Amino acid sequence: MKKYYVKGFLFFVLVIALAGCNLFNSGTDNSKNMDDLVADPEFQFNTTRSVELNITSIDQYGFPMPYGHFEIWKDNPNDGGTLRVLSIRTDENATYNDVIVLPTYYQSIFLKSGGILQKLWLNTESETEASILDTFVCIPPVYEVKGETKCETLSDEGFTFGLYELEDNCNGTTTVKFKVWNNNNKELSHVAISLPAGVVPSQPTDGSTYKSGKYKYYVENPTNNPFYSIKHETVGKGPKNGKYSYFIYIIPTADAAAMTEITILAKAGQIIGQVTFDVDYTPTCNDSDGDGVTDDWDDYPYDPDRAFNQFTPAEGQYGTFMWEDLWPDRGDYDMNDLVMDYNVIEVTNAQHEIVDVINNFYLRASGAGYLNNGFAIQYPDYWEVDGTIVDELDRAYIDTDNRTVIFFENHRQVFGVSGEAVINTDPNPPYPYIPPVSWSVTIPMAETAKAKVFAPWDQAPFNPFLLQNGVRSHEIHLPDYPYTYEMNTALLNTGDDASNPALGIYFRTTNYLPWAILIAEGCVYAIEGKEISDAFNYFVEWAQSDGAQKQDWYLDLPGYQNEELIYHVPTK
Ligand SMILES: [Ca+2]
Ligand SMILES: [Ca+2]
Ligand SMILES: [Ca+2]
Repeated sequence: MKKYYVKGFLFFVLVIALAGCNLFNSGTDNSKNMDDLVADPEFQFNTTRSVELNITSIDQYGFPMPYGHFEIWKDNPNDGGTLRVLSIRTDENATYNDVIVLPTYYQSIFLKSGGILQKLWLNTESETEASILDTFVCIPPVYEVKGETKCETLSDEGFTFGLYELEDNCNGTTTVKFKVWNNNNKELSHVAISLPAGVVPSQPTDGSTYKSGKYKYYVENPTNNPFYSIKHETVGKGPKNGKYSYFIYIIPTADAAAMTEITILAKAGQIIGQVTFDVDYTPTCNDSDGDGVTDDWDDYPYDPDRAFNQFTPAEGQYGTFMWEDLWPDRGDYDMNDLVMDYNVIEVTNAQHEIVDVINNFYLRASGAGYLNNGFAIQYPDYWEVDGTIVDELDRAYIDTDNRTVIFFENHRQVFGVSGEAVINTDPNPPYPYIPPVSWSVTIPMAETAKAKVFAPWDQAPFNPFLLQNGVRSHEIHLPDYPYTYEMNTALLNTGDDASNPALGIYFRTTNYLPWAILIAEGCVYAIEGKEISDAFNYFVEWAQSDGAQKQDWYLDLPGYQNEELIYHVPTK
């Protein structure tokens, strides 16, 4: 129904444009007046896109590799990048599934794991959704054979066998690594390594092809021939005349710790060499808080309840909220009645469950029609606030739905000013510059249901809204975002609001224009009374193309901004 409606609507617009003989202006950015701008109802003025990550970690042999650590970056960390979004690991099934928020103009991001960096390309599904389905090769330090000094060697019948120190993977498994040199002039035909009774290595799996350098082996895991062991049968040519292969496998740490010896046998032609190593292994895992995440990868190494951070827009980076505050009446579209920057950190535990939502705010301006505007955020309905909010300004409190947090009821109190003047939107006297206010609010959060939700308001910074003049029931939301249970719904469809619940349209005018915009990155704003469409030269082109063109319209790029209409801090 909605698609059908949209087509009809576009046709209608075209007819109007032709009828008006305004051919030179149609489809270009010549129309700068907001009242002349008609948005598509499907276009929600999004500068962000929710991107579903489906990441699988594999080892160098192609096997799923559980608990593979990786980081997601918006820019290249090997080339001066600073914008880390995520440091995380895959689960016991070697997968990681989550949603991150990126600027709509992003086409790719970076994944870093150990020394490996790879570019991930977005599969764009719509203006608001994309996905990434990819794998990365996770070479944990345990698979890197570093130097040979820690390798104890024994020799028999022209074979040299090396056993490296066993390595605790800190996830209940231990890696055992052998190196076998064949000094005979016949090719190696197989290697068998004894296992404790009943123990089956988790990798490599039975029947798989194991590779070491250019050599390949068929894996029997386990076998009883010639003794209970994991056995590697050479496929094709095997090493001879001093050449070697590595044989690496993973067993439970408890079994490894109980071992007292390992026997290894190698065969080349009719020659058989066999030795037995004494083993005395004490697992040592560098996990100070015992939450199963090693210190190197634990964002909270001394806190067992916390392990990982997810940053929106990125670590140390802010995005910007902009509001008009007269809703349901049309404002002047300077979009500066409340200008505030956000940086959200979602803190999760080792099981990837939410623990805290840390909000870093930076209140910059208020060219408001009302003196006492408030600000709140509603969190997803599968979360609830779970404990005491820690607020540096001591103003935040939880609403009775247990998932809406009022951060302040009066922006002037946050700025520490009184009086009726606009704040930081008019650069001329007598308006003083009021220093912006930055503060942090940590909200303890608990998951009430497992959910995978793509709605923009279920992603950081979630569902922010302005409380007009501090009135709790007078909510002004981002376009099409849901209102809370406290909303005075009698305000819908009054004044210039043209909400249409049947089409999922809320907080938009008859031209489908919004009262608030969420900017994916930090951004400047218009001076008092100047329309956003005049201050930003490509705003109209962006909106008229339904967000297809100039998705980065808010950036400070050559020709993008009308400097005279952008607020700058007065020099004196
Ligand atoms: Ca830890
Ligand atoms: Ca921890
Ligand atoms: Ca204003």
